[in-house]
Amino acid sequence: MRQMLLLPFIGILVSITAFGQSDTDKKPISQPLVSHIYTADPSAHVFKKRIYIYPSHDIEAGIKQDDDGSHFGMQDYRILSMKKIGGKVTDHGVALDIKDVPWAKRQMWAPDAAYKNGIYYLYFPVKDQDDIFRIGVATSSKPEGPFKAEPAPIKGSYSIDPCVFQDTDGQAYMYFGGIWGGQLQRWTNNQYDGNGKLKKGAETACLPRIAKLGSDMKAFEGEVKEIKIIDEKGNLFTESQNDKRFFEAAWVHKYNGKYYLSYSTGDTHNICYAIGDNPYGPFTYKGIVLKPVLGWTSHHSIVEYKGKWYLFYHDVQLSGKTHLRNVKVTELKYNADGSIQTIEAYK
Ligand code: FUB
Repeated sequence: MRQMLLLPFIGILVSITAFGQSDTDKKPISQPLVSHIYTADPSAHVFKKRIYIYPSHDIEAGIKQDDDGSHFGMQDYRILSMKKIGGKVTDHGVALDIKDVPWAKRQMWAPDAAYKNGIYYLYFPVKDQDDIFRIGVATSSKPEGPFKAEPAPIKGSYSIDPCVFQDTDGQAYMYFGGIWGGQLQRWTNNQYDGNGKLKKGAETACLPRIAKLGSDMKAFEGEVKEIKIIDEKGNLFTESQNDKRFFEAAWVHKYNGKYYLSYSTGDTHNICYAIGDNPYGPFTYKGIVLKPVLGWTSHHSIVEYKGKWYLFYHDVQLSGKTHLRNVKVTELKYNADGSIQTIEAYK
């Protein structure tokens, strides 16, 4: 994450010139789901006929902004839920606090959740005592928690932004990774190198990772693997193709038998998607789900509820500050050929 030029937010009019677009005032298509706290990175799931949203809980941590996103100093998770889109949103309070995660040091970033056999699982990235991002898991008998963390991070896990996808056969997979402050550039062949550098220019861009989850949903089964995102000619993206290459925030959903991997391009602020025939890919790039939002980060989830598809995302409408975000939702539509209709968050 780097410093950004963020123009002040005035009323419901937003200016998105921070992303080099024309200096036009536009209105957001959706309003923040809650305004009493700052929330981001919404991972939405349908449990018990309700929509549960597992977001980051943004706070003013008083830490100076830098390229590693140190000012994103979140310390707990709070879960939101609602019975219908547009309905009342319940804030269920603190579901997991960093002080109750024995190995965690700082920065509780974007989480995800899953359900299996009567147990709800919360997956979360947080820096360990060596300042290395790892992914933890916590469990609860209720979707809103409170969650109890396992005493150690998931063995073999690293970097940020876990997305747990459960296939129709019941098998669960975790997708994860994020470059820059998310540290993915420091990992090669699942080995850590603190001096690992960001890719440049014509170098192949870093790829997101996948791990099969074991039947207890708390451990990886087998090796962590890279996920290939390719263009229509079968080529991997280079770092210079940063409007399409993976940066962070992987999300996987299934639609009409195909696997859709969506992700943020980070410094170019797109949420893109690519389609594959199985959970491991390769995934072929198809286009943009969500154009840049107000703020530096973009992060989303896609979920079906009562026969319609929805995109959960965030921007900084409430605060105008890159690290104090608010979650939103809007309908997502497919074309007959399975492509996704690109969403403009401001019109
Ligand atoms: O919320 C902290 C980080 O910002 C997330 O992990 C990234 O996906 C970005 O949204």
